[in-house]
Amino acid sequence: MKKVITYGTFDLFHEGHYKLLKRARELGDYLIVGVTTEHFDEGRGKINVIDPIMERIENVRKTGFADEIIIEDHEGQKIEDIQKYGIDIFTVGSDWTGYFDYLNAFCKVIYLDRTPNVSSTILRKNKFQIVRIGVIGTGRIAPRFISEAKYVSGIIVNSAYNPEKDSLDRFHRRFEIDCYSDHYDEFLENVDAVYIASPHETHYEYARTALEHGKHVLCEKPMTFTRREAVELYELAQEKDVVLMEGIKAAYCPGFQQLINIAKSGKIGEIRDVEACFSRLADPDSREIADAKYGGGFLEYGGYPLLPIIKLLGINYTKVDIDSILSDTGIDLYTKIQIRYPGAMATAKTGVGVKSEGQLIVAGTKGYILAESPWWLTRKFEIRYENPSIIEKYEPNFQGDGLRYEISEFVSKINKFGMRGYRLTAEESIAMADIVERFMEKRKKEAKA
Ligand code: C2G
Repeated sequence: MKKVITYGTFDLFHEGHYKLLKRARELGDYLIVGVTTEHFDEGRGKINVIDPIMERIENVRKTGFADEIIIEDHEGQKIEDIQKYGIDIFTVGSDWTGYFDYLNAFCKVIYLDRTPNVSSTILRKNKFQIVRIGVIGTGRIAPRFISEAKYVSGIIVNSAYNPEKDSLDRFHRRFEIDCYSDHYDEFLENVDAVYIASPHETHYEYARTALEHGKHVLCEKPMTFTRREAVELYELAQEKDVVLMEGIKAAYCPGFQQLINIAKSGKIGEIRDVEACFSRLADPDSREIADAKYGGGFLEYGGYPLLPIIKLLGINYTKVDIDSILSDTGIDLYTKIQIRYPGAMATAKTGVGVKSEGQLIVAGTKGYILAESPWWLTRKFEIRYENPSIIEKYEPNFQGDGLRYEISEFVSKINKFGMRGYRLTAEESIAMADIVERFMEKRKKEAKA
């Protein structure tokens, strides 16, 4: 008798799961299915599992393909199970290709082709919609989006769009999803939502068209170059009853949220100063340096340091001073923005040609919060006081590269789960667009001079 084993979460049970179990069963005479516990999934970085374990087991059972169902609850269990049950074949979907090769020492490992374009949940009432998402732009961030989306329940990345054929072809070879190099409308027809990761200057147009077609939009920063355009997009989203979210990753990370809440709790007294920096030395040939019009540190990274400032001090600033050190081509190698509020001040620093400490300091009347680089992931931060011997340390949970929290928020909002808009509100995102606009105006003036 040939024994086969496979594992999975089987959340929001859909046709991809069904087909995988069917083919797994056909590989042998007896199929064991391991269903993961929430605790195990959390440990391996899979967030927002929706269905309780009993429902997930029941859905696997109902397919009739599993001869035996077991629970997977700890790391290292696969090797144990293979030996314990005398397994001949371990199988899993092709999204895991290579990952489980180490099991070849114990049995045969087979990666089965994953089902593309899953569009609905089956074997259950359709309370939660599986979101089909298309990626616009296939450069550096898009592959990260695909690998992080794997850890979020209820989302399927089914297509990509890029008018530049070379980049798209490379992407197509790497990921087996539908690819479109023209026909933006046709691309939109087959998705519920889009993730915009194209060059900055194209964000607004792509977002607007997608919203007009009634699609949910997750847009990389900066979403727009002007306040007016940002307002227009949020109004359009509201009119079409779809979600529009600006992809400032830090906003959605659990640790960052905790830091903001602690700062607002009064623990460090009244907040008087927020200072944040993000710098990454860029390759001279990279878009950040070479693109004379839209390159430079602020457009690339400004969203990060502006975020804690706007979250903590709000949108009613009274003065914004922008100063940059420019390259020969006119891009900002280093930018410092000073923002004044009644009773508080803030500084945002970004650089692509100057390296500084990427830290966040929130100074209050009783103490201060220090989050060291990389504060935007917020894996740890400290509260310090006048008395240097008192230091309170925080080490919040953080998984993967953090993009999964942003994706998870997007899916939750689409499915209207809870009131989660507070992480980055439309007003906050519009205020950031306002500062981007001031920066762009200054840049235009300096280019003319
Ligand atoms: N699957 C598929 N087609 C899809 C989606 C999923 O063939 N469109 C497959 C996956 O590759 C996996 C199984 O269905 O083999 C279960 O998928 P998930 O519930 O997402 O579980 P996963 O996170 O892949 O867990 O220990 C757990 C295992 O590592 C796999």
